[in-house]
Amino acid sequence: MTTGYLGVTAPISTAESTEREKEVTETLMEELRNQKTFETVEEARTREEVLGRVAALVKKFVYQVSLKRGLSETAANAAGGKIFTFGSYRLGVHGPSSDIDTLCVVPKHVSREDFFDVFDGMLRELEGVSEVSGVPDAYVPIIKTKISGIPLDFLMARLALSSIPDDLSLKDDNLLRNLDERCVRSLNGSRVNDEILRLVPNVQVYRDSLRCIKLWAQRRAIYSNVNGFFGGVAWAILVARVCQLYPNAIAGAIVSRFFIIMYQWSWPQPVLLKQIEEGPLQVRVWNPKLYPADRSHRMPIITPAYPAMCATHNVTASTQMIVTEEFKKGADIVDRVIVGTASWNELFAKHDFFHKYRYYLQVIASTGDSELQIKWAGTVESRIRQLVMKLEYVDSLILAHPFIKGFEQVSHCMSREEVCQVAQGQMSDVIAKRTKAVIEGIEDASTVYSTAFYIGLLVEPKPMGSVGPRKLDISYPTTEFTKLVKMWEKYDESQMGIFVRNIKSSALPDYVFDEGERQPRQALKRPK
Ligand code: 3AT
Ligand code: MN
Ligand code: MN
Repeated sequence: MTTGYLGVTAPISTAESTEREKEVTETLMEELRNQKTFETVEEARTREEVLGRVAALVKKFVYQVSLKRGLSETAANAAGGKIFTFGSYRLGVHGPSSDIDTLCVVPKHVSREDFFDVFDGMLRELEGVSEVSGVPDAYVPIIKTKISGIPLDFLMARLALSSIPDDLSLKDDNLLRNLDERCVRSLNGSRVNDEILRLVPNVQVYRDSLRCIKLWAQRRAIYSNVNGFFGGVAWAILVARVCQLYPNAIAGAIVSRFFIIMYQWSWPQPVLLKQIEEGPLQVRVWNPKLYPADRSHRMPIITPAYPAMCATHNVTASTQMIVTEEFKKGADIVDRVIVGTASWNELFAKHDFFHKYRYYLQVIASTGDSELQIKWAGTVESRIRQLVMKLEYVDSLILAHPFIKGFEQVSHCMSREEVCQVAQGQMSDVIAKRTKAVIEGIEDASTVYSTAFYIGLLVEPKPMGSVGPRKLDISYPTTEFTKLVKMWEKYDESQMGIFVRNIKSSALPDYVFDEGERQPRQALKRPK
């Protein structure tokens, strides 16, 4: 059945854009260029050249492994191998510092071990390669590299085919049959992106609109999947849905409709780009009627490729409130842009997270090793939303607002005492400024790597007429959280520190502010 439109409902309006909408689209594009969201023509050429070399390398890799498996020269040549890009580059919304997310698709006689052994080795030999690091045991196994200065993330999928032709498409769900789960997961990003591009009425309008929304979400600090906001895939689907609802609108018009539609959305009604389909695998497809976990999703945004998944399962009551408020603010600004009383750069104003609250929770993860720190800080960060959800139950707390990134610090400590201070966030200027050379050769001296995460606390105002400060008891959620992170299978008390404390906004460290952003505090302090 063809409906004449893309999406699960008919469009809201098929009208062409107005003159005013054309004008604001011009100024929007100008602002996006001012904001440096586009790469240069030269960088674009480098990316294409790198991709050409990578495509050839994948074929060479398949060829060599094929020979090793005893295939004839002809058969080895015919075995093929193909790359598919996904992520921001594939969608055409990448910036100057974006990576190229690249999926390598190989025939069945090439194994995952070959990828992390042979292909990894070939990358190291390739001209212009400056970094290669494979993580074969990740949930989605990956090789991260840099070629001619361009970062690339390589995933691999081994299909149940004896050769991979150049015109292979990944659309067919049957390709997923009999695959390793890691291959299914690796194929997913590419299949979702391709499907999104198929489901929008005008790809160029979609790209320009998404570029705007991504920049806005980053500036407003609501672009992060781990912390309970929306990640890249979720934003991509939201903008695509608005494009479906206004198939003939141009970018300025799409952006202006985006905010009001999202502000008024009747969550938990899911955002879908097409009807959810069943498929050939024994895997779960998002279904709130069947699964209680899916029913708990507050703002479900569903990926369009089989198996359909919720891209926003991390959203909590707090992050929902924050995102909704941002939609409202965005709608107000865009309304003013349309009538001519505001300019687009207001939409991209930096968030005011560190000015907004009187109290903040500071969560500090620390170790004595830079490699270990990445893993430990990542583990702690991935559990922060559990802390947020526990805080949401505390009486008199209206919301717990997690910041979207941690702040990393390297401190050279003279003594065990200083190590403890750093691990507890009490870092003096002396420690902060000390260089590594100073602690060289000193017994008990050591370097501490710490990452601090912040959660803004919005406390109910004191009831009228009550005396004394409002008591905010957060000891239960914080102790439970500490216990939870220590349950990590690689947790080692002697090597990893976790510390949670409640601080006043005046005690926020300088590093959370940009130069000149912090209001002078001195004026408030009374002389002793
Ligand atoms: P950039 O322009 O690169 O910053 P992007 O949207 O391309 O934006 P990423 O390169 O981080 O963002 O991610 C691209 C896709 O790769 C998104 C998701 O499907 C997948 N992905 C990202 N991070 C992970 C991860 N840690 N594990 C598994 N898949 C991931
Ligand atoms: Mn990317
Ligand atoms: Mn990436």
